[in-house]
Amino acid sequence: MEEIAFTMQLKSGVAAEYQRRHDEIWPELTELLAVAGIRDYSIYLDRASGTLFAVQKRLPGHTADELPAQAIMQRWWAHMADLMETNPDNSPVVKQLERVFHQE
Ligand code: RM4
Repeated sequence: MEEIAFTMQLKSGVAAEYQRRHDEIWPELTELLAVAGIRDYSIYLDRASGTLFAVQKRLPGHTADELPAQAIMQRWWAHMADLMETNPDNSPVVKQLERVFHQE
């Protein structure tokens, strides 16, 4: 299974609200991510900088690339846009990271 990691950026002063919204994540969104083949998805926060570090696994044949076109995904991104640095379509600004070390 492929593992990918990326960062996103929180606006300042919204960490508690970001946590609250993920504590109440929509079941239809978690279902959408699961059906797309995403597994073991974690997001970590560096409180000092507001940088979010995300890591997730993707099943072979995953359809993660199709998520931006899904209505539920677009609604969630609109719901989160007041808390995160976003692109004009409300998707979060994502910086893909390169793996430089791995140990099984
Ligand atoms: C994040 C952001 C990501 C989404 C997770 C569940 O804050 O919206 O795109 O995958 O929530």
